[in-house]
Amino acid sequence: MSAAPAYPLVCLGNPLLDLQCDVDAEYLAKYDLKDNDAILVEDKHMPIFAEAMANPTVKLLAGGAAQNAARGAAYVLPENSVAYFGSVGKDNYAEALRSENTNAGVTSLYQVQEDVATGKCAALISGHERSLVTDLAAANHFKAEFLQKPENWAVVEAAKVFYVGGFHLTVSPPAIQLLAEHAAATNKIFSMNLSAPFLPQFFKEPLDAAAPYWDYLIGNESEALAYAESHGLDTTDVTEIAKAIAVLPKVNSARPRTVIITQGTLETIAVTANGSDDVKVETFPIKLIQSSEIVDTNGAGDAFAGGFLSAIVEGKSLSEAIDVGSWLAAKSIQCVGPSFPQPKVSY
Ligand code: 26A
Repeated sequence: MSAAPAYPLVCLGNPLLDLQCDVDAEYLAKYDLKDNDAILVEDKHMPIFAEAMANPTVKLLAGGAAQNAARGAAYVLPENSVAYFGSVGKDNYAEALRSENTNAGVTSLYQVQEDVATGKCAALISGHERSLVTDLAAANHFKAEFLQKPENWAVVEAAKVFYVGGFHLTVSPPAIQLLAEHAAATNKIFSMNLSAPFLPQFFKEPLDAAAPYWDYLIGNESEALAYAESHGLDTTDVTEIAKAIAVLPKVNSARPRTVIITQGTLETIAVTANGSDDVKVETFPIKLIQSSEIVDTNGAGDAFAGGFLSAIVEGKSLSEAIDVGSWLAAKSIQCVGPSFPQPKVSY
């Protein structure tokens, strides 16, 4: 019997196809959307998908936040370094996502739903901002039991680093807990992303259940503020919020916890805590590019996470990991949607 394939980085998220198109502020206002937000679709938003498909600027792109990060990490790492779990339908969209992953060097470990369509995200671009409206569909049906199938659990056991999109908190907290507990029990790295302000707001319970397992938590400033508000932190200082998260109780005390908060074009904040008495705050400049070089910012945060994770997998320092993340984010925003330059450029 051959050994199970060993992917050092294993990701879990919601596989989505992005319907990316240009809209104006009026269009966002009509549907009550903010220009830099990500939400789950409500009935009132449903026409958006047909309207996106009819929009002359529409592009169908591989999306899903953690899946974008997985492709980002694979962009930097050697072949066969990244596997990705998620749930899709049995349709052309799923085939498109699978083939994008294959091209990017990501092994898709999809749970396939017989009678639910692959999820989609309307990525509405206005200027340099993006507003994301997601219909999870099949992605909403991922089950922890899928991870426990022997062939999949072998992949989990062979991994060194786990990355879970915060968005998956709306789908399968038990699957997240399985990976988190395995990582803590085996002293592997468990990382998550806050992903969007609505998660700390409305999915506080599963978020807080995962928190004791975070070795790395990545987020941006608006997500940090939403975290502070939902947790009664009584501060709007992003460094203070990152500190409060860094010192939360931790199951695996053999590793410190680092909270990384990106702030658009402002410096990235990283707070590392080894227990509550040993807390280190660092800041890192981002790689600024000319505004005229920006194509769109859809997937910028995921690219940061992907670059960051690639360096963590390779055992590099925190400052280098943040630098690779910033580098890959700068590359991604010069491409259409959550993608990376081809032919490949190296860090
Ligand atoms: C549960 N929700 C709302 C989501 C998402 C999501 N990925 C997973 N779950 N909403 C938007 N995205 C993805 O975020 C990427 C940009 O960071 C989009 O598919 C887009 O590619």
